[in-house]
Amino acid sequence: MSSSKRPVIKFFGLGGRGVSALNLIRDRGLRDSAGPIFPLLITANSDLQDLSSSKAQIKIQVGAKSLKGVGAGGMFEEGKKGLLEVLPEISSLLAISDLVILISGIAGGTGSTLSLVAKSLNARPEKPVLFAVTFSPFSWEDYREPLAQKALKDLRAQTPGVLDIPNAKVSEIYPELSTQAIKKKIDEAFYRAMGAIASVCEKADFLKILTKKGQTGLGYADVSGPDRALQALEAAIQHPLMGGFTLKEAKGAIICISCFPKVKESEQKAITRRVQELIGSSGDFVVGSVQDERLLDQNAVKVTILATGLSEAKKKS
Ligand SMILES: Nc1nc2c(ncn2[C@@H]2O[C@H](COP(=O)(O)OP(=O)(O)OP(=O)(O)O)[C@@H](O)[C@H]2O)c(=O)[nH]1
Ligand SMILES: [Mg+2]
Repeated sequence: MSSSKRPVIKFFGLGGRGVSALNLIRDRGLRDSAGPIFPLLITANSDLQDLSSSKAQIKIQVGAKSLKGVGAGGMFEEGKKGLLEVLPEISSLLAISDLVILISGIAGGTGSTLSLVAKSLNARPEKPVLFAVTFSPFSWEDYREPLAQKALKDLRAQTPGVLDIPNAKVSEIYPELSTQAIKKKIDEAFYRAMGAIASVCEKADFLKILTKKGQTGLGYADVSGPDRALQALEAAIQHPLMGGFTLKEAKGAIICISCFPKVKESEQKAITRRVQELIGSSGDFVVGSVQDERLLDQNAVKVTILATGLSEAKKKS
């Protein structure tokens, strides 16, 4: 990929959550510093009714023969049978790209087969860069934990960078909220992460940062007022989805600054300087800025951090 050209990014959503996550991207849109971008969205699901709600450009039915239009009922082996029917098609649709972002609710019968898609892409001569986003179970889905853990482990073996958004953790952060409101918070976390990746996609180093092996931390904050930029950065680092990690422990970071009108140069410089201090000389980072006219508070700055290459061994709470 040359540094001047926009990379080809494809999003692949598998299973019910894969479908709904890509609908969110379709509805809200993505942008880089030059304006809106329109990456290819591809979804695949065994549940035909759910698949019909997909707003992706390409929709693929998983297991038309073996599953006959219904879901895999939370069973990996059923999901796998279905996926194998369409894996060559999915793989060739995704292979020619600079970056493929794989997305699923990792404990679903269909979504848990995401590692098989990654494995098939890794076996191709085109070898696109892979990054994965998973949603691990809600607190009321304890029975799905063993499947989630196995599926996540298999996925990590195929994909260096994985951002797991633990549904249960988000309910812990907001104990007072309804399930519907918690799902909205999770959607926001996911959308902020995807927005951050989009915001830096024309920068030379961004693929290198996404492929640092390890856990990925996510933090974001919106602050208005005089010292808004640095305050938003510090608050983003403290976000619970950073898992207690700091930027010091990251091998890479993507920072996205979003506001309207465009962020002040002095603010961008202050954030860049602070991130450099925190991440140290061995870390790679890029800072993207996007202008978002949809922001209601024009005094606010939104900062999002994706910290990559965090230690896999110590899972902080
Ligand atoms: N945050 C969030 N997570 C979801 C949502 N829907 C599903 N999930 C998570 O994703 C997991 C898998 O659900 P689905 O994606 O519906 O399952 P599937 O992959 O379609 O699998 P089968 O229906 O068994 O074929 C669930 O156990 C939840 O943890 C959602 O709307 N928001
Ligand atoms: Mg389903």
